[in-house]
Amino acid sequence: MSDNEEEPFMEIHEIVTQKLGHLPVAKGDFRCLPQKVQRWVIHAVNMCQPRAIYICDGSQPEADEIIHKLLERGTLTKLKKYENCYLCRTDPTDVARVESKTWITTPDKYDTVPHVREGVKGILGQWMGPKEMQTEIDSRFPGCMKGRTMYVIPFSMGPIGSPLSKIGVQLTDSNYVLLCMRIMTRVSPKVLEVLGNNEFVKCLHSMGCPRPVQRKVVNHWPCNPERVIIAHFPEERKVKSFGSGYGGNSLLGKKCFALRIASVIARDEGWMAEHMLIMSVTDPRGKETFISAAFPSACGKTNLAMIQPTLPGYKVQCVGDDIAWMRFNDKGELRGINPENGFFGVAPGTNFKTNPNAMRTFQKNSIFTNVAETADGGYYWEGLEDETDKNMSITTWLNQEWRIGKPGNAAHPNARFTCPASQCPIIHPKWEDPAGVPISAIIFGGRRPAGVPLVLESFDWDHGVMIGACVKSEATAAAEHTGKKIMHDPMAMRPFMGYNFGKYLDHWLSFNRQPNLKLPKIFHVNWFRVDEHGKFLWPGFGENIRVLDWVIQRCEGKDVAVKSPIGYLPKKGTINLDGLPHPINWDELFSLPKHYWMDDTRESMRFLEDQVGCDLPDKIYTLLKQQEEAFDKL
Ligand code: GTP
Ligand code: SPV
Ligand code: MN
Repeated sequence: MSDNEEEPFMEIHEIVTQKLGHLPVAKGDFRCLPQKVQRWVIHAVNMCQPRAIYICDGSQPEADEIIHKLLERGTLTKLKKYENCYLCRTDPTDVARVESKTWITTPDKYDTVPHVREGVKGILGQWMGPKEMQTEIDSRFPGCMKGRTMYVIPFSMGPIGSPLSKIGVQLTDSNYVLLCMRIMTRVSPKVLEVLGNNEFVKCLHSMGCPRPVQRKVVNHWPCNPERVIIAHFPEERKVKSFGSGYGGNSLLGKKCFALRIASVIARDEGWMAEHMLIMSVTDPRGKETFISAAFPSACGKTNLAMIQPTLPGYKVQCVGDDIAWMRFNDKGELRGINPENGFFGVAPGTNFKTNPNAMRTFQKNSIFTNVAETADGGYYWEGLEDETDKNMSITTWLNQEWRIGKPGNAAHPNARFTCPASQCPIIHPKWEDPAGVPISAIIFGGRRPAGVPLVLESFDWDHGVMIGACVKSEATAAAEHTGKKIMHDPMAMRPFMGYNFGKYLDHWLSFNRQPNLKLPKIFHVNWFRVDEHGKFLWPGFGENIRVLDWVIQRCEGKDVAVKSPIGYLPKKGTINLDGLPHPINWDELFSLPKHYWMDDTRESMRFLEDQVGCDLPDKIYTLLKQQEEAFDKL
């Protein structure tokens, strides 16, 4: 089947009557859609052959109708302990992003991936040629929605109408996806008004499970794990995702659009689309600083974005927890928005001690996926032991009876809560400001059990980009990787790069070549360093305010740092440690073992040579070489 949705304009009405005329429009008025959207829908209808289309308006009655359906079918269970909250257990084979089946298609391979060394498998994005990809699409999508309703979801990433926002339309046959899209993005008829006949990002998603089903449906969660494909067409601003209903695979506004497609748009338009939280810290004098931070998946963005500071007099407010779109304005200030409308957060580890603000955000109007359920209609996951009755009978995410203390996990390690950002008690009053918020500092980080100090500041912008390019972290359950292997995750963007990573680094470096830009300071943090017994050296969570306080001191130009081969470290005593429950071993937390760093620097150079090759900007290599020499001289 041809994938050409550019059907001639003149024929549209004919096509509507001929090809859609017999197709029930379960809700909405097809003719009210902008013509470009009509054409896209008609194309998808012809290919996927749903039994009806349903044009979503984002209203509450619409949500109520879908929730009712899913409760009846058994896909959702009401968590009666809270207001309008639901539990969803997926097919246990569909629980995380599938990086190995995520592709980017461009005519020229090197637009998408760098020139890797011969014999090396590239890990910075996967490319597939247009013809080959067409074959993959043609073997999946035709007829894939038979017997199902196709939902048409117009959504805005970013406040509707903001000059920093972008519009998408997702077509999906999953009503769970519709419910989550309504939380994670802004779904409203206003989006179509603002769109008019302008371009939008085309997002097509199917569970890949047409009726009558060929495959046993587990947990009322249709999917097709063997046939999963998540395909991106950056030049056409298009995403096609098949076979999975989970998270980043299916909520296409998130990683597919707001990172992979948007990073390409950002390159073309001169801005940045990053895997970053945005937060503000107001110090006891009332001075507010906005900070963005990039950590790989499941490495602490949501937790940092909404920490409850333990230092008296400090206030934290949250703008976003996962994605930042940032652009320099005409005054040279970096302005950031959170393109999302909700949080899709890691549930395990979240409790009233570690992240009370997240807990308060999801007490109503939220969906919990792959968590466990308590007998009294509440959620449960690892980390809630102290907040749950020890004798409570619990049903695990796999539907098995369980009690606290029994072996095994109650929730899947990548279990998630989906909740409206507006419900966060510390959501920033300017979180929907169309002009964005001014970013003064950018922080990189990862899970680094050894060698990497609690915090450091880069020498300058370019050095900060080098630090970002060398981000590594222990693997987590957010994707299909297993074990605790330390993986490279440059800029925390490895799974989300939309184009050649070498070109991406050069895009970052280009901001330092432009005059009059007020470049934010760049830092690196590590909450996860452990001692010889494997115990965290730093208490983390709310105590991280102490590190942010040092970051702010540096943004104000205070003399609280000493030079080291890898950047500026805090002068001893300049991180406020007053009132910590346990003493901190400063020397261990900040030590830079020479052999560790010689090896690490060389390993990073090798990685970048292997993976980015001739696309690596010279500057990055030179800075790493200087780092190696600096350690060599010690
Ligand atoms: P994604 O949504 O996958 O992008 O993840 P994220 O970066 O938002 O990570 P999140 O904040 O959800 O944290 C993931 C895990 O790290 C949770 O289990 C947290 O409990 C744990 N974590 C977060 N912050 C800290 C910290 O400061 N110290 C320690 N030890 N663990 C932390
Ligand atoms: C991540 O993996 O970084 C997430 C979760 O934020 S997902 O939306 O599934 O990508
Ligand atoms: Mn993320």
